[in-house]
Amino acid sequence: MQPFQEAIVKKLKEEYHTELGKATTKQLYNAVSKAALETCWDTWQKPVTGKTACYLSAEFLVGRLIHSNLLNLGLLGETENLLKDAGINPNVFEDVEDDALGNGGLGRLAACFLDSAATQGVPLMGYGIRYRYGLFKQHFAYGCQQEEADDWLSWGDPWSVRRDDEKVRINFGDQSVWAVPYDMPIIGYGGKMVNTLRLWQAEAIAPFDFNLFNEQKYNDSVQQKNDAEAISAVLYPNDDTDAGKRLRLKQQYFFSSASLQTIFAAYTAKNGTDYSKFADTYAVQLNDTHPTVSIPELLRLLMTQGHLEFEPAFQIVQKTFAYTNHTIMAEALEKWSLSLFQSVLPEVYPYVVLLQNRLSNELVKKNIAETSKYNLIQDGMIHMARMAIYATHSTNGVAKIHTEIIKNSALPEWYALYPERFNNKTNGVTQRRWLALCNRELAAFITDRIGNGWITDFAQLEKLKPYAEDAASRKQFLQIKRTKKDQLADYMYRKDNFGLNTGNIFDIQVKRLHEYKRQLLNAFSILDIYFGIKDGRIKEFNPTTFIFGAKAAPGYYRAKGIIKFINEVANLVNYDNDVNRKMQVIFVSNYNVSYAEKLIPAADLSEQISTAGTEASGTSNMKFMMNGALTLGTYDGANIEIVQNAGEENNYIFGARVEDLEKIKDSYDPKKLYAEQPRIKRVMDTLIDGTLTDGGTGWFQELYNSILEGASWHKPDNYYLLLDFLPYCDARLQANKDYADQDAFAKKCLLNIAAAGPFTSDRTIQQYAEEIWHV
Ligand code: 26W
Repeated sequence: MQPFQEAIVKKLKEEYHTELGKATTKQLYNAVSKAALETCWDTWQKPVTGKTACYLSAEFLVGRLIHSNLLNLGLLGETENLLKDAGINPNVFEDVEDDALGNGGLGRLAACFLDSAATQGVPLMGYGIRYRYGLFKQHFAYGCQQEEADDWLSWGDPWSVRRDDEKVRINFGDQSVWAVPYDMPIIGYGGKMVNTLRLWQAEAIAPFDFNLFNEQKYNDSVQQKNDAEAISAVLYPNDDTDAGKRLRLKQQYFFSSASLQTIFAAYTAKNGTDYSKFADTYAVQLNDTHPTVSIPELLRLLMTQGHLEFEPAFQIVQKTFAYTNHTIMAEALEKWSLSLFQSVLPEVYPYVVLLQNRLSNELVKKNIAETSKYNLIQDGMIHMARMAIYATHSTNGVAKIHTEIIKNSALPEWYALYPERFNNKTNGVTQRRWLALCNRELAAFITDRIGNGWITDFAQLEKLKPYAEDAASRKQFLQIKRTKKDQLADYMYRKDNFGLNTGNIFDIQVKRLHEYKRQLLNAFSILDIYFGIKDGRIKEFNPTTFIFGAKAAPGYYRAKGIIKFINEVANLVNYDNDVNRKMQVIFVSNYNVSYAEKLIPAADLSEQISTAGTEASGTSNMKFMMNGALTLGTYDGANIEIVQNAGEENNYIFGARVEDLEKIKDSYDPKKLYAEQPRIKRVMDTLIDGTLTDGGTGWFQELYNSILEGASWHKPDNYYLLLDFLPYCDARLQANKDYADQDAFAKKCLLNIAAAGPFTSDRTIQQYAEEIWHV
């Protein structure tokens, strides 16, 4: 046995008094994880020298850690062999639920960044919240989403180390709590660098009141404990609007203050009260505005504990912080009511006023009289994005088009004031999780041809390009795709009790459910194909399986209506014997990181169909690309950079562009399209003519109205579904037709993989490190 295998056996014996063949999955998982953690413990504990970057994020959607950590430590093969020799399925850990401490793109990006930084040798610390319950688990009842708590701790938390001695006190207007850190190792590929993700847990200062207990006031006796623990109890499941909730502001301050206090204390311990090198010691990146209250918090620390005047403190703050914007949707730009902010954070509010005063002076000097678009405090609200731009040295968007939109239409007044602060950092994803681990067959195919350097140097993928011309490679690629479809079929049968036809084209849209992402447009187009096949309008059609996966925010009723609608479409299609040899539709339940790792490698077509100008970047588009799926998408977010690099001719781009929408936005009339285009009318009418039923909820009628009539808060067909409908159907049918020549299709797939080099988060992290953090 290898030393690591022996360490696993020893752990099982010492911790659980059991052995390989007898241990439960949970025991195995914990023993393997703990043994692996020990192998990198010394590297992890080595103090960092030089400048450290800190990534503050309300979400880290790391996913299941055991496989990625073993891969990065080079222990995956040994572990799997040990399991196999003991007669254990090497896939046992697939039953371990992955943690879900994030909603979607923003949280998953943070996790990719941590992996890339540790791999690229960038000292990057993550700081966030250790939610007791992560994003809800989803299941369907009669096609409707039902939510259930995500009790991720039930599997144990072998990768975390609690650091009681480093807890920090956090003061709110009406309560004080402890922030207790739990540290997780972030292991770079090859195990040479191990960074830290520190997640804070809220705990009571006095968890139990004996006096109240003696008076038989049992609930009151644990009140403080409950109130404290509420702060880190649950991840907010909204990823677009902020309800301006008191608890959410508390969460934001909780992890911001804990992180900044720790950083500040570490600095002072080392350098004393000379703060002149603070910004050369720490760079702090704000992942969206959620941690922006860190700005007045650091001011407070520098001025009260560091005894600095405001102006020198401001200079340090500005040099230390940088801000990433992830969305231009107006409703997602965070604002807090002044009275709420003052009551929750009375000790922080004065520093917001100081910031506002400094801004006011600056606007006067610049002769800007109209200040309402700039003021941090305006009309009784505190505007967090404004604060983040004003008090940092860098504001970045997450794809080229997104950064241009920020500069030219979302926040042009700020760009006019500080053009030098704005920059782009196109997102990326880690190829370790999203290719090497989730598609080992394709990884081996690539390594056979170009060696394994791509695992840490993704630009090398370019060397794969000549193999697109090689018939044997194309054939092998198609075989791998089929293998991944078969594996997905097994998984989906177990999870969703659905049988996939693995000879079909797999056309997949997986992402959060949002009107702007247009899952409804996808469903309309599926109905159009369904009617087309039934009516004989579509004669040649390569059998296709349409797959959806998405969670809707629990209070987002329209999104829930769209889920129900798609499930109804699925029933209609799947039970119709006239078409169900040609098409299948399935909405998988509880789409999450682990499901994504199964779905994405099996895809032929990657649905990226957001309304132009709405999806900041998208990151699943990159994961699909590196797994050899072709993009069926709009000119939006990173799709643009993807198809520019891989060739538009090797993808399927359709629909109105930002410039087109800009021109027609005032005259757009969806009712006209509805009246004039029978195919549009037919699919729209399924919402109201009884073809499909919403179970008496009224959701479908509401969706219908939202498109044709609009609503009090938006214009009709706000996201241009009807405008893009026919071009989308055309592009989709073209892709379907092209698939008939599988060999030619495979060539396009290989060209996409070969062009995926720039979309690694390794590249993104290097750009942050060089251009923003200077580490
Ligand atoms: C205040 C509530 C709230 C919560 C989360 C508002 C907004 C968010 C996030 C910014 C939503 C999000 O995840 N945005 C996504 O970020 C990804 C990473 O940059 C991008 O790829 C996606 O396009 C963007 O939607």
